[in-house]
Amino acid sequence: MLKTAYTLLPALLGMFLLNGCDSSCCMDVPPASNNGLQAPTPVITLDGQPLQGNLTCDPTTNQTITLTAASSDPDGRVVENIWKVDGVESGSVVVCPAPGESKQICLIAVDNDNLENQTCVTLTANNTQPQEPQATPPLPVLTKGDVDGDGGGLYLQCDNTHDTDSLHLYPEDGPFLYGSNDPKDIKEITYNYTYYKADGTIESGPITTTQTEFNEANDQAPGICKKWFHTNNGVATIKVVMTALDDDRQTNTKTYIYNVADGLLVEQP
Ligand SMILES: [Ca+2]
Ligand SMILES: [Ca+2]
Ligand SMILES: [Ca+2]
Repeated sequence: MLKTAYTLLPALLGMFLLNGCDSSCCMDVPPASNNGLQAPTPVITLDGQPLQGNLTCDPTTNQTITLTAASSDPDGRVVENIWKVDGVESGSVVVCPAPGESKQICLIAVDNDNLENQTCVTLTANNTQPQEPQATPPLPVLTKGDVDGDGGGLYLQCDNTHDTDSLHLYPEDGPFLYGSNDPKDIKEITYNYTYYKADGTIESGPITTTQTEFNEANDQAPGICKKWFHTNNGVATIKVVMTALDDDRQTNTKTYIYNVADGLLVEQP
């Protein structure tokens, strides 16, 4: 009987330890659930360095962040590193989220005793929107046209006048009157022109006309832009100050001199 009791004592003691004890006796004892084994330490590294704090990224370039695990275990070895992005198991390459949004990236290290620990970082996209394209002014262009078949005048062409952007900032301004459906998008061309005689005196002018319709009613074939000038009364040169207004409400001005004698049209600096 006594022998049996001595034999049972270690077993009873083991049962007691396995079953734990009430709170009054365990207050200063480390958690016994790991049986004295220590859990691993998960470590996230970026570019070979342990992460310090959270991460930011550039959402405008579809930037990816490649993380690596450098977890360790004080009393064994790490057998697995598990990555989770927003709670979903995934790889360690994370695409930058949309502007202003963020993702939670967690690394769970598992050791050879099947103990685990996790660490998490937040990856936040910079709240930078892609740069808005900037509107740029139109470019007024005057070129030599046909000599008027009736004599006494000439056409100067404005066909090459165009906008230098492809924006339409004010659709409420209505349809584009010239260059519709192409990048020209010119709404209006204004000419301020003066006729000079050979001695430098003014024959007539300055005169200002504005062209807002580029059609046959305005002596223009559809889609053709030109302006008639007379060469009567001893006109030697014609000075044309040409201003284009585009569909972004931007203007630009160029000055040209036409010489009747040699038929040269020269843009002024
Ligand atoms: Ca361990
Ligand atoms: Ca423009
Ligand atoms: Ca435009």
